[in-house]
Parts: sequence; structure tokens; C-alpha cells
Amino acid sequence: MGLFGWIARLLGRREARVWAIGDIQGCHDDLQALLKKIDFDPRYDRLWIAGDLVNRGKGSLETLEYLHSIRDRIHVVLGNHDVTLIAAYYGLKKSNPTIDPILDSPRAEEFIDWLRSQPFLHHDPKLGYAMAHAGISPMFDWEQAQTYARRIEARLQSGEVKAWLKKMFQKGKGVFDSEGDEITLDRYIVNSYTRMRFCDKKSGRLDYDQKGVPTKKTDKAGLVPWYKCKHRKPLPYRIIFGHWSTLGYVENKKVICLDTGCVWQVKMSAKLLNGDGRIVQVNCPDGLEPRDDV
Ligand SMILES: [Mn+2]
Repeated sequence: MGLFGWIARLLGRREARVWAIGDIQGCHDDLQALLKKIDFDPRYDRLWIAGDLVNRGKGSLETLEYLHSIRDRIHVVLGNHDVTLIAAYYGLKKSNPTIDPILDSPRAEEFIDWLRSQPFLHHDPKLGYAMAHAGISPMFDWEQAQTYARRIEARLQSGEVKAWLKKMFQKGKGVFDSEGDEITLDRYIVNSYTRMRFCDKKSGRLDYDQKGVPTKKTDKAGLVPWYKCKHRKPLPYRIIFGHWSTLGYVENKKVICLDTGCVWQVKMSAKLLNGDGRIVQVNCPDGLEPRDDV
């Protein structure tokens, strides 16, 4: 414990902890169990939430209500399910029974506006971490990563959001072309931040279809996890990401994957970003029955 830690303790306070938590997907009770286990106290501590706050789990509305209530203590990045919820609010995507309660809530507009104001990329130079839901495209250097994230955040916050989302959801090729037309580049940026898992070894093209773990088969198909892509530009931060529930907990010098399959009744994970860097997990009875097709 440092000097500030001792002073804090003498004053009856404790050192602020910064925890990063992986995909929640509406598993509100599991989130509360995890917060209890890490002794989270919003008076002192901060949370980084790696996106996919809602959908599939039993408590999407409760999750949003809770996170919104502590919004000035947390840093959220948007995941594909969060963007899909925004699109469902505008009638561009079908709703479903797990997100109906949010759209039917008298606070729907407030929650959607709050989500629309969240970033796709967050970082803290002091802690040495950056966070994005699916990761950072191997094609982006740090300056591009920031510029591109701010670009799609501005689109999401603009009055033209509905028209933009509609165009954005049309299928793209997963190929990065910084000179391409506007919507193609927007689509690449959104998809890389929220949906990528593998990339093509040779071309660096992102693949959004493979959801499983890396196997001999994916290797044979020329696909490697995005963070092992040889085209990958060096970045000054260790990247926290989620989105890849089948991958399980991964931690190395460059990346940490925090999606440990809560939505499939596996685990929800919290990683301490200051202090001893420990990882704390809880089991997740709130998730869906595990199935093979993810
Ligand atoms: Mn996701």
C-alpha cells in the first residue's frame, strides 16, 4: 500500500480501486454478485464495463437502471448488443422479450440517449489500459483508433442517427480502406470495435462469422485472432476487450479478454486495473442454457 493508501486508511477511507468487467448481457443478479465479491463501493471505486450491457440475460432493464444510477463512477464502451438495442429503439432492428422491458420503460428515451453518448474506445494513460468491446482493429495505429472512435461516436450522437444506423447495418466486406466512401469506412469502424474476432492472416480482412475458439480448422482457413494478426499496428496500451464468450479468459502483455461467457451460464469476470491486478469471478446462473451454436 502506498502513502495515499495509508492516509486513506487513517481517514477511514480506502484506496480507490478500478475494476474492469466483461460482457454483462442483462445478467443483473450475476453482476450484483460479482460487485459484492469485489466489495465494490461506488463512493471510492470505479468500473470499466467492456460493452454488451444488455440482451439475452434475465435483467437487461435492471442492468441499465443500475449502471445508469452510478454513471459518473463508470466508463462504458458500446458493444454490438448495445448498438442493436439503439437500432431497435428506432425501429430498425427487431426487439425481443429480453429488451422489450427497456423499450417499454417510461425511461426508454433517457436510457437510449445515455447509451448514445457512450464511447467505443476508452483509455487511461496512467493505468496503461485501453478498452473496446471487440478490440482494436489490427489495421489501426493509436491515432487512427482514437480518430475513428470519435468519428462514429459523433454519428451516433447526431440528429441523423436513424438514417446513419440504417445504412450502417447493410452488409460490408470487413476490409479496411481509409480512402473508401464514408459509410463503408463507418461500417468498418463500428464492426471492428464491436464485432470482430478473427482476421485473415494474409490480407488482414476481419471475419465476423466465426464465433468459436481458434482451432486447426480456423487456422487452415487462414484465420487468427485479431490480436495475433501480423498486420497489427503496435499500440501504447494493453487492450481490454470482451465479445468472445467462447474464448474464455485470456491475459497476456498486449491484451485481456474479459468475456468469460456469463450469458451462457459460465462466469462473469472482474480484473483489477490498479493494485495487484487480481481477477475475480462468479458463476452465472442468470445466463441462458448453454448451446452449441455460438
Ligand atoms: Mn458482443
